[in-house]
Amino acid sequence: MRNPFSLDLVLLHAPSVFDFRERAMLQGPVADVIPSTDEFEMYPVGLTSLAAYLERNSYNVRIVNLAYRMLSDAHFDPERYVTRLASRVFGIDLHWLAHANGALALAELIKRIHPDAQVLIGGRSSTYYHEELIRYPFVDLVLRGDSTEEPCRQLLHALRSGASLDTVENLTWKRGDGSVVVNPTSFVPDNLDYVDVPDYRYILQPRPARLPVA
Ligand code: B12
Repeated sequence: MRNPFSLDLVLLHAPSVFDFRERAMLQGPVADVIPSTDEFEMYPVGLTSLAAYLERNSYNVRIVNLAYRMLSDAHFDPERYVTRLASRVFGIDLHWLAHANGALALAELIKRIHPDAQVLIGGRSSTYYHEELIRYPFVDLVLRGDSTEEPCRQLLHALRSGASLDTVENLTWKRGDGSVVVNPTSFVPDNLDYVDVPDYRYILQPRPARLPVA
């Protein structure tokens, strides 16, 4: 059952390099036609369909564009912000490979601050490198594929009900003893009619003030 006072999942978008305001970074190639910066502060548009689908299925989800906040405010403190977030699962996109440094640094930070929460990575690049990523002690789960709405619902359901993660489609995870399990990539939908991509209604809806957000 949905608990209106707690978040089930916070989806965070990291800058390409964490923290680009303190570390020198190699400027990567940015496509001429793409309105982006070297920090790649645009999050994958699929986060909107993911959040909307999960909310329709009674989960509380929030998208936090940490990269944008860091870029637009030199005094924004990501560690302080993350400390004030409370959620069962923290999801980080490693979609564009350019985020390899930022996504992992953020995952490490979150695990240090919220050791009991689950750190989930998703997106195109993490789908390819799931076996490498799961070896990091601060990564608990990798959800593979470019249509993760339903597998993510299965994951949140299993975590809420205490069920085994064995049946969550497309999931790479670790058992209590640290052994890695790669569930089959069995969720490959024939069409995307069950989701709205992008789901701007999710972004534009008013946020209930009672959810624990900074
Ligand atoms: C549309 C598109 C864009 C749009 C993106 C709009 C947006 N905000 O998402 C634009 C034109 C802006 C763009 C920009 C770039 N793109 Co682009 N893009 C694509 C394209 C054609 C389709 C992606 C798409 O819309 N998928 C559908 C949506 C609904 O799904 P999604 O956003 O991927 O999200 C789903 C899953 O990935 C997953 N997921 C994603 N994040 C997370 C996080 C968690 C926790 C979980 C659980 C799941 C999850 O679940 C979501 C829902 O199902 C792909 C190629 C392709 N055919 O896939 C290239 C592609 C992804 N882009 C690519 C690149 C390189 C870039 C740029 C870095 C180019 C550049 N040098 O500037 C920039 C980065 C922009 C930035 N961050 O600032 C590469 C990525 C390669 C790589 N592994 O890094 C691809 C694969 C193209 C290619 N073959 O080279 N791109």
